[in-house]
Amino acid sequence: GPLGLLVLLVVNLVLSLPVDCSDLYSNGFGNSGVYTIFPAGPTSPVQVFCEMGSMDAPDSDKWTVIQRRTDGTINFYRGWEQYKNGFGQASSEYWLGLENIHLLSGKKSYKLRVDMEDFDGAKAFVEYSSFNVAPEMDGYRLTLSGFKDGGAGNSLDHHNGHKFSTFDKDQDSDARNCAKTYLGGWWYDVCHHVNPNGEYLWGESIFGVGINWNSWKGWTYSLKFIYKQKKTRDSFVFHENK
Ligand SMILES: [Ca+2]
Repeated sequence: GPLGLLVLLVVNLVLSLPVDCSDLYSNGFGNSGVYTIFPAGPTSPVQVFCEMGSMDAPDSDKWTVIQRRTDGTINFYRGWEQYKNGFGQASSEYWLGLENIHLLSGKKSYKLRVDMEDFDGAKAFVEYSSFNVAPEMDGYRLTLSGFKDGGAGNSLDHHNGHKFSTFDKDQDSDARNCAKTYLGGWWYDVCHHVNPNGEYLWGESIFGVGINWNSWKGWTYSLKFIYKQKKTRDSFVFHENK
């Protein structure tokens, strides 16, 4: 009857809800931009920026942007609940949220790519062929492998296997509170070799508190990001492994 048809329709809609940007691309959305995804199910929509790559190269990677710094307008010095649930604007600066990142990385196999740029326009990136974030009960522990160097070096590997820390939840390996000392939220150890959620400081800056990537620019250079369509810099993005 009509009720059965309605239930079937709703079930079909729920089943076809996009979990990430590669789902959206498969559903016919070919342009880069802000979309809604449902990594935690139909009642929890999340805004995200999708990099769909070139229309001329349909097989190019479809990236789900999980973090972006563009101009310093969003404050990234935030507590655990904010890092867990996400903050900022998908059209500019944001953090997708550890719970969403965990749910995504548990559903499919993902690569991680990090694009960055300095204030002279030099660019670099890194890729990891495997990327996973554990559940909250395991501190959203980071697991990475399969490093590929696009010029920035493997500083992020220093954070491999560590739990996430914020100023109000110290899960790092240091006697200090790393998030408080270096003004971010991250998979801190003792304390960091990269600090992508640090303070936005435009270049040369105080040791360790800026948006650092040690193996490229050291601990006293804070990186820049300028938004351009189809291109992300100083951002964490990931996509489904084919
Ligand atoms: Ca500590």
